[in-house]
Amino acid sequence: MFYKEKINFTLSFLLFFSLALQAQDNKRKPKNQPLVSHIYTADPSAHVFNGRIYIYPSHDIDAGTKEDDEGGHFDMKDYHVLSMDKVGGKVTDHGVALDIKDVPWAGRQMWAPDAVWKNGTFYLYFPVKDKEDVFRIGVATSKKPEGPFKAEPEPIKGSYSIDPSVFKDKDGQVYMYFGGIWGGQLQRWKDNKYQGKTDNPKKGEVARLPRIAKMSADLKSFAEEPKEVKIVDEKGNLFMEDNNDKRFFEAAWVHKYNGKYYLSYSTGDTHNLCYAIGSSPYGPFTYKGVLLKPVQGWTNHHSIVQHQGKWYLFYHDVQLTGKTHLRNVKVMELKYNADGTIKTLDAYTD
Ligand code: FUB
Repeated sequence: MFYKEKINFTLSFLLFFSLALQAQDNKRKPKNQPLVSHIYTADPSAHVFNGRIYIYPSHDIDAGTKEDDEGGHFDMKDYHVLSMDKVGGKVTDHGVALDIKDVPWAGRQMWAPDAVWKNGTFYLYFPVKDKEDVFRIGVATSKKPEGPFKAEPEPIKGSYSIDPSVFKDKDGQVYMYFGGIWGGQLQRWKDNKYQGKTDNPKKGEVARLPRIAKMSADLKSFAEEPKEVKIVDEKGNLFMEDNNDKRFFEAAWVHKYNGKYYLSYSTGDTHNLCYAIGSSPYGPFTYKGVLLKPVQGWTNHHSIVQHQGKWYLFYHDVQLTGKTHLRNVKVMELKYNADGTIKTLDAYTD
């Protein structure tokens, strides 16, 4: 009898506790709604072309691929481009812009892309595993921002890992930033040479750094060997893997504000978007803080763009599905403090 009462008491307590937690979570309402809900989208790279906002996201699907430690369930097979005349305006899905079957060297997993314009041509950069299951970065071109894009027959020579993002400086020079650890394979590369499969970075090691390469004039190759981009603390020290709430994991993005270069990125397993400021596209970048607090879902990936005098953060969460690999892109305004730092954003109400 006593035993039964004890079980009942424990069950009631657990029920009360889980209801309290749920109530707390329900109060955290998303501040913004998905930009589209007829397809799943993530990793939004936004740009303004001809005054219109174009978004180059990953196109999430439920491919039925088993989840593993390397993100095998992110098994995407094509890209769609979204566009809108202004934030809050109607969002157009332009359909398939590039299909994996039209990339001769591709094996599987089309991850986060980005795009740039030069001399009447749009360039789409995309990471995908090659036939040996090693991530490389490809390039495809189109005369229209929404595509369709035609892929080059080979990946960019010397490219590796994931999350290419392209930044065009005021003088017209284009730079590519790339890299991501764990499933993004950055830890497999040292001095731009492939080391084969390795363990994930460990505590006690210096954190891996994103890479930068100046693009050649035709934007189809690197004009130099990729270099590491240093992200340092206020004392000029590199982060250790132990500082996993601040160190680089994936999703590098660079924008310029008041003549300074801002490198923002995801901390992956601690789910922050952080940012650091520098005086050159090559860095070093000094860590400044959290840009966006963790969102619902595991990944946190973004872009920052200015349109009609305001700055916007494009990001994603999993509001539509609750599933890590089926995400939805969103947007919210971003604001700077007078000293050039960015006000930390939270995608949910308290
Ligand atoms: O979308 C697949 C991967 O998830 C991206 O490449 C990462 O940045 C993470 O968002």
